[in-house]
Amino acid sequence: MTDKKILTIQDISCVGQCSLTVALPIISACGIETCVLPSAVLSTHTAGFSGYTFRDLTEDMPNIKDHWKKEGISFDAIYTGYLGSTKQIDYVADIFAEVASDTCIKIVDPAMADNGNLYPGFDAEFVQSMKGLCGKCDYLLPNISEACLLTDTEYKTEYDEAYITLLLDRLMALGCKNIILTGVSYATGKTGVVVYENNTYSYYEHVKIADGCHGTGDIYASSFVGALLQGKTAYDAAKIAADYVLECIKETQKADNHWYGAKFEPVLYKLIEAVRN
Ligand code: PXL
Repeated sequence: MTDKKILTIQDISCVGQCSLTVALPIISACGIETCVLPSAVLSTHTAGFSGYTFRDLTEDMPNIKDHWKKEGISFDAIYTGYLGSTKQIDYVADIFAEVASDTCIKIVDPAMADNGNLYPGFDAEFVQSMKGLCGKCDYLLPNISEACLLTDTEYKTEYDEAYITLLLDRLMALGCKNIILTGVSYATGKTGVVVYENNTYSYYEHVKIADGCHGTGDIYASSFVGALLQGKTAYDAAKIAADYVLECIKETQKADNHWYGAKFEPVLYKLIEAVRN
């Protein structure tokens, strides 16, 4: 077990099984003390609900950070997910600079797009700022849509290894140190994750379940972070996270019309077992 303390910065979607309501239970279940900085509070997430409320907490972020500094609080890891504005990205960069321990591991999930499209409310300026944050992290976890936006590369649904290598090279050019690229599929019925760590490329392939569900990106990143902080290699953490997401999707398929998120709770024990092994 570890006594590391992580800070995760993302929104609270009160209903929707994503962002902080996923990150906090998952990373805690991995045995890591998890501190949170909510970047906004929404009544629901933005994918499929309409008329959601959005309380922007951007201007609270520097005050919270300053209080932590005054109290001498610092973090062994900082993991960012969905951020609500360009300004928040600037504040996250300050948090990276001011409340990180000397050996702090910084993990960025540039949660902003899927299936080739930006989530509602994001624009080119946000993407541009996110590129800067990517250059400041130790582990970047984009899906292919996000990787394309971050590197100004055409989004494709069919591709070969050369296309994925090009995306990785372009992401590295932003200053990323290690990349976990999710949703990489080279064969029908299969998908997987590419891990680019210390200039070494590896690929974990697994079965693709046709109906993915919303929120699996956050489940993936949170379980990757939990496993990594428990001392797993990036490859092993990426594999544990992929296997766990598959279990979550299978569990969700058992339920009727559970469209807004993935049922990660009933199979959380499987993640705990994998992280302990
Ligand atoms: O799962 C990513 C996410 C997080 N937070 C909010 C979202 C989304 C994706 O749509 O809308 C508010």
